[in-house]
Amino acid sequence: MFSLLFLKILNTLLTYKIQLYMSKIITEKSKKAFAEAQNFIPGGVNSPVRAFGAVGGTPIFIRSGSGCYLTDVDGNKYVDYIGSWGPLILGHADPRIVKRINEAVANGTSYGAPTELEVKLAQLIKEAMPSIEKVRMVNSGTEATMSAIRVARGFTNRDAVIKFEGCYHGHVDSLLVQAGSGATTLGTPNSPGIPQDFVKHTISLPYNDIDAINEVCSKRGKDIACIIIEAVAGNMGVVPPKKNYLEGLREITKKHGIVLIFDEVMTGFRVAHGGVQSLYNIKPDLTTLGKIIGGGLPVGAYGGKKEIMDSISPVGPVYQAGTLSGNPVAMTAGIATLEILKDGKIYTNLEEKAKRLATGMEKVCEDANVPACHTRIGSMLCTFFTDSPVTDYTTAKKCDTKRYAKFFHGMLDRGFYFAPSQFEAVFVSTAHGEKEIDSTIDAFKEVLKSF
Ligand code: KE4
Repeated sequence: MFSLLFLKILNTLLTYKIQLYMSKIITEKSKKAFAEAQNFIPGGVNSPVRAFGAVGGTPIFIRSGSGCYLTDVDGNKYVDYIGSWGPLILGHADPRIVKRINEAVANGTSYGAPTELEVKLAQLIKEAMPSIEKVRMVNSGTEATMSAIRVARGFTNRDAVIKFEGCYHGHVDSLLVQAGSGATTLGTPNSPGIPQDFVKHTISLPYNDIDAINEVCSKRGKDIACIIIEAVAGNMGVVPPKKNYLEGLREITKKHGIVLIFDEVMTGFRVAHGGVQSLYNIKPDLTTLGKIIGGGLPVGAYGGKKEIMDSISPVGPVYQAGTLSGNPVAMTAGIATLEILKDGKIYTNLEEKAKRLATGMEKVCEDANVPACHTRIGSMLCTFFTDSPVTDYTTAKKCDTKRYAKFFHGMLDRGFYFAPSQFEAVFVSTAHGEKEIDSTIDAFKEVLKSF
């Protein structure tokens, strides 16, 4: 009798120990890889936000991705809600994309000469966003926004640029002012290394404040080349525009002859096939794109009104160039992706999945009495750990980033990989199934018990 009781107690203790042990993922190989990486790469990463700086701990080194899953070098598997920061709307290693890339790469990787593939991708972009009459391919979102600013200045012969606090447009010198994403996460929204001369023409205004734009433009309208905006902000967490904000912005820019640039690097083909501009029925003068249009390979693009885009070399005098711009492999990945997105059907499925996740997480917070603000546009969403609405950079920065770090690690330990920063977005892909979404919500419930 006694031995039976003893065995039962031993079994319970062992099970508990294993569960405790298993709930903390084993990251020995990631730790080793991270130590090695730091000998060669600043911070051991090739993009700062990957370094877990805001949440603490060791970044996990990834070995592979498949569908909505990532597997790290220790063999841990995670449901991935970063999706390479937006590009992977179809999930990792979609067989349809992989097949087309393999075929393309067999024909060579880059020619430095025009191909029909670049025209095909340009056509697919133009079909989705009619405001883009002509488009130029580049290799990143940063190149796209940097070039769009230059062409707006060249076209208008004006210098000043308006951007918005908390918006991030890549690491362009003149736009690293009150910048979101990693710049905010790591405390350098105004990065050192940028001469004051480079930012003296940059005006940074609060997001979602139409009066602030009106006031500046009524005084300096004739000096302002362009206004660049994340029409739905995704780099201070996800912050949608207030009612009539974008319409007001379009009206003011038209009145003052200011080029309106929608930075849709993140939202293009993400929130809808036609991006934010199709959701709000607004035609910007220029649009910048990236992420999804490269199907996971490095591609950026900027495009818009023909009269503006024809200022670009070799047609016009504004210079912009790039060795690998329009390379056949990246173009193929982008074409394959946009051809799948083209009929728009996947957005209904994405909407259902993202809504299921968002409402599930919202209910978990309510039931646990954890104050949070939840935002969502299509398949990009965000849970802000705060007790007040988030409508701009000021309210976003009031979030409890320590609580976010607890959320992040709690979910990671349970096999769910969210952005290692409160000031980013959650991305749902077509590869996420109800099983993954429901288990995410269950894990979230567990994590909040420790709050
Ligand atoms: P890239 O240069 O990183 O391709 O794109 C810059 C960029 C431009 N515009 C918007 C709206 C963006 O979101 C980005 C880049 N997004 C971040 C994630 N928030 C990239 C992740 C990273 O920096 O590693």
